Amino acid sequence: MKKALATLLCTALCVSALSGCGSEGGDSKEQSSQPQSDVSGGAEDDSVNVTPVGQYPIVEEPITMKIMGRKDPGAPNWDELELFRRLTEITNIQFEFEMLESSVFSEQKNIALVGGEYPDMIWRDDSSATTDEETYGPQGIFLELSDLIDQYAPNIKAMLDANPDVRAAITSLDGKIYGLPYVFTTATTQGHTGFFDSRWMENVGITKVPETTDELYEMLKAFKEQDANGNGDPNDEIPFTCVGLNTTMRDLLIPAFTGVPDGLSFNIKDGKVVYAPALPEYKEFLLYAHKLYEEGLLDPEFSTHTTQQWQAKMKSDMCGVYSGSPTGLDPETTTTKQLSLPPLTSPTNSEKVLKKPLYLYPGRAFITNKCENPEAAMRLLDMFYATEENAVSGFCGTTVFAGWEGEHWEYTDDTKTAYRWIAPVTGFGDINKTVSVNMELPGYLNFPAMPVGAPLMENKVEQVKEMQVPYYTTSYPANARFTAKESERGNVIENDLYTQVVMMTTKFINGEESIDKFDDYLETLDHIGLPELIDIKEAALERWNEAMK
Ligand SMILES: [Ca+2]
Repeated sequence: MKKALATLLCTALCVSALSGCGSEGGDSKEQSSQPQSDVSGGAEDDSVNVTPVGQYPIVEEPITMKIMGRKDPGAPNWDELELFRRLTEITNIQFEFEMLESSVFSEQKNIALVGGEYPDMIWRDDSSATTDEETYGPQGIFLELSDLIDQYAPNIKAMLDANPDVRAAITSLDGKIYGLPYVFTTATTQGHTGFFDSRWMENVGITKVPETTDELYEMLKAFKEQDANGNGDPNDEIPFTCVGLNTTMRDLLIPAFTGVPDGLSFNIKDGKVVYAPALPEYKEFLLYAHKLYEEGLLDPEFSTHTTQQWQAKMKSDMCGVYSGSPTGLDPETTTTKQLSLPPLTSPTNSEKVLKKPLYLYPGRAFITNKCENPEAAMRLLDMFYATEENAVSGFCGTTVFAGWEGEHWEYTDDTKTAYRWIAPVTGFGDINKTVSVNMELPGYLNFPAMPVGAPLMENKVEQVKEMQVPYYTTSYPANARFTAKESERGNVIENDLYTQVVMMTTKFINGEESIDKFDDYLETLDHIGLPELIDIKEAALERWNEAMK
């Protein structure tokens, strides 16, 4: 891009105006006060209007940005929100929103894009975001953003430079960036394995939190044999529970034996793509889980009960190790500390691994080729990626999440480890009603503070920090890109594999199928297409690694 080059060359003097750069030596204020439409093209005029990076307002003369956005059911239109009213005050950019409810968003968005009737930007795309990037990016409908980021978005640039995995996640198959992500880390969204009540452990005389599968077995046996919940009945305990093969199986028991973090999916081991349910160590997991089942340590309804039924059991103090978060318990009756198991080791694996949660939604903002002022659009978007330190008029990624600090919420002290709401705001529901769209707008949120006055949440956050976070391990990148052909074939194989794995694993555990059939099971996985899918995953991983560089 020659424009880009020209601007780069004079960045130090005048980052503001692409057309103003060469001629007037950065006196953009003066230029923008003159009507220019009779002199040159519209887009050029608009960029003259843009102030230098770091200065506000973003445009000298007000402009209007038309944005199509996805709105949650029941949520207000974005023009009713304080967020955008204040952004207009700060930036001089006015907004014209075309709101679409989640249920019709995908369809209406595609009709607009295919029919050529789309606005300057599309925000808060949904699960079809990467498909949209791959489709409308190379067609030129979505602008390629790398140069705009380099020149107008210091916050985004800093985030991408510090997080190569984010850059890889938003890089399309052709190596270009067409969409901006929502990247978020908060105290309350951390991943975890299994929790249990410290009172149960005390009641059965165990003093150390299990760290191996054998130690876990001993504790579960004690839960089973004694009156662990202390209600006088030694036989009403369910020592270990889960819904299907979720959390306590997938994230705790399987990785304990295989040593790879995603128990039911693809991982990287020694640089190679492996499918956890096809590893030889998976058989050891099956033997262990079958033993738990046979001895009445595993919830006999693990594969048949609904989430509601399972929650009812949990809340009535019948379950030992459970797969949910303590925040799902009854805050009225739960007064004792909930402990988290660390990731476990086993006779076949000596490494504690836990799947590192990925908090990234790709494609939460696109700038289209209808946008007459992409420079201003990018500067506006960059504000959403500001950290608290470089907030503009109190606006940064945290503001989008929780509102304005000091008005809607405040830190409880200088350590910034906890925050509380400021009346009349009592929670995110209030924020979403009048202030912001709390989640999934484009932006960067790094907000490790805990909400005060929620003891179960505090309990969870503290335990996760101590017992889980140190062991976070990367599995196969969730945002790796696949070509249309790869995903068409790959999705079919992956779904069939998953169905087969869940069915056979359940049967091996409950004894409907003998573990002697493990080799037959592996053969079936190959027959379904596992080797072909591994090739596809390897190819995508290679591109991912390339994009990380
Ligand atoms: Ca009991």
